[in-house]
Amino acid sequence: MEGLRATPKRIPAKCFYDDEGSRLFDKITEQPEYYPTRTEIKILQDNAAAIADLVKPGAAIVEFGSGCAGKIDILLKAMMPELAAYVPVEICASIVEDEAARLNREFPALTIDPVAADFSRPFELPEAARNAPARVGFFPGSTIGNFEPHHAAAFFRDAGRTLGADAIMIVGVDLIKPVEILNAAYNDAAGITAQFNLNLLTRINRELGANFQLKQFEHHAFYNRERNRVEMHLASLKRQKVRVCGETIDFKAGETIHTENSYKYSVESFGALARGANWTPIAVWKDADKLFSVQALAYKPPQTAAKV
Ligand code: AVJ
Repeated sequence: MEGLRATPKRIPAKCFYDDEGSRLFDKITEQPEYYPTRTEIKILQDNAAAIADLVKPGAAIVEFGSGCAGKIDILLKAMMPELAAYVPVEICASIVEDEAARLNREFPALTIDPVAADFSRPFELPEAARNAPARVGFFPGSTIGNFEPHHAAAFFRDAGRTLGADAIMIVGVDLIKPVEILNAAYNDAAGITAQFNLNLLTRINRELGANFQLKQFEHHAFYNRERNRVEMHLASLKRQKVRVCGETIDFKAGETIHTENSYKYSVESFGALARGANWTPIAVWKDADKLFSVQALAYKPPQTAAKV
């Protein structure tokens, strides 16, 4: 409601992921124009052994937002049997529990301790992870791109504090690239990304008792070169009033609700962000076309001032 009352109007991107939104996102990852998911999986497969080499024996791996099944399997296969525990952290309790059950069958020797939490805020690690000699963060999918850069830095600072001394972070980061590739990836010909964006209005209609008419709004997605981000908006096709939660929200013709930013980085700009948040880049893996990167960071706890 705060976002709908504001000018310009906005809704946080994490609200996309109700059951239908999660299903549509999975479908996006199968579209030919949407390169990030398949490219990241290929990078993880091609470099799984090198990534596993960075992980100390007995370590616990903590995955931030374990929505996408499959990616962790690649790392677990390469890291077992040295790994002590796997801790998926995910806002949706049913997703995280299903995922834990699936992996339990696949890796019966591995301790799996799921946490249902919003990982964009600090949370407490379960015992299996706290007791391990070291912790590895895994943050795939370029979900970091949904955070404003200063929030991304805050996330890494918090993650460092949570994972502790000697922590490693393996993070998927989408790269800056020609604008045509980016615009196509967020405007797939089959219209799945449009459905994903508009599903937010269906969700608001259902959960907040609103009367958005989906025919009166349109999916807009474009690359903003100045800010290195793809923006998604829902544009009102006419001047209209919508009832939401007992309030009237006015739309001008063409006015938009800003629903997502997906920031793109260069290896250098992401390195600078990480350094500013107490992490040192130690390795970068890319695909041959330099579309996407998987980066390894090492935690550098800030020096506390010496007492005089
Ligand atoms: C899951 C945040 C990485 O930004 O590419 C896909 C979400 N939005 N198509 C992205 C998304 C539109 C995706 N992330």
